[in-house]
Amino acid sequence: MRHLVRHLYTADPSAHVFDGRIYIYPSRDVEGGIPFNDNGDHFDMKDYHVFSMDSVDGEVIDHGVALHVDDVPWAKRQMWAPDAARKDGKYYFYFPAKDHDDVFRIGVAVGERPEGPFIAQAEAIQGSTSIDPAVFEDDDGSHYMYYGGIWGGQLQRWKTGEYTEDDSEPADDAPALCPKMARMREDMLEFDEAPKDVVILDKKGEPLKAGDHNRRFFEAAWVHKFNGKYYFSYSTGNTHLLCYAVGDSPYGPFTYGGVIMTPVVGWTTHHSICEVEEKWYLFHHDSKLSGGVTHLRSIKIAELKHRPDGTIETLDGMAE
Ligand code: FUB
Repeated sequence: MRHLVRHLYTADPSAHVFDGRIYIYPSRDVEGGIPFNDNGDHFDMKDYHVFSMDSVDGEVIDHGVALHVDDVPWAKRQMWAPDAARKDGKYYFYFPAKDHDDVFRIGVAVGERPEGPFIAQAEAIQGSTSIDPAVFEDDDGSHYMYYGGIWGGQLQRWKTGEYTEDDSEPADDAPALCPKMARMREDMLEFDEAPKDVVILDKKGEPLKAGDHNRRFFEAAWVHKFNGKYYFSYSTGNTHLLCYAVGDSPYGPFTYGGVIMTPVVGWTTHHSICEVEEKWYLFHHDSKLSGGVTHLRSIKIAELKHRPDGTIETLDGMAE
């Protein structure tokens, strides 16, 4: 496993190959001096840098600031985990941030080049909530956004469909809170449908329970397609695992498949999965380079292997 960036702290890497070059869209971690809490206030990021490389072993180029919170009219603070997509020669950069009422929303900014700069839309995406957008392009060219995160990501505050400050979660034996997904409109700037739940089932076909902290969704949604199956992967948050679930449609449901990576150094774990020259890679982060400071993370790459039966080999998050 290789750390990719050492001159800045970076996290939550979303990787894509555009025209044969690998582009990475991470959060840029900073020390804001805010004490650790369960709301994640210490993750006080203000801007994004985009990185690229010509191969998985290649030199990593820092393309500089691609978007700053001061240039996003609707956003106030906490520029968390982003993603990007390409359509018809334009690049769309998706990012969560707290609005002026301290409610997380997801925004989009548009650029002419994969590394930006990106110009933000004046408003957040209508109907967007919570954090961690990941945009998947299916073989027919349709794009779908997956998103959500509990605790500091505020997903639990939307359980009635309206925003409230009630942070309670379902009872342990009730179905877990679901991440959300929606097909993107042709122009990539808005949802094309009302967001739907992403349901994760156990092997008996029952939705995972809220108390099943080793398997239920917490944050860090990602989707990749392998051998015609849709793989929804995510972090379990307070149990620090990267897990995956498999389905037959971008809408799910997805059946829990196993652990992609065991805990890393640091509280959070967040990833993307990207095919590069017919091999698959996990882009992820840990806090090793900061000596374990949770909000000062560094992005990494490791090869990911699908077994012939479609299951994924588990990686050791502590491996060098
Ligand atoms: O980087 C801030 C938050 O930490 C992300 O949005 C979460 O997924 C976690 O990695």
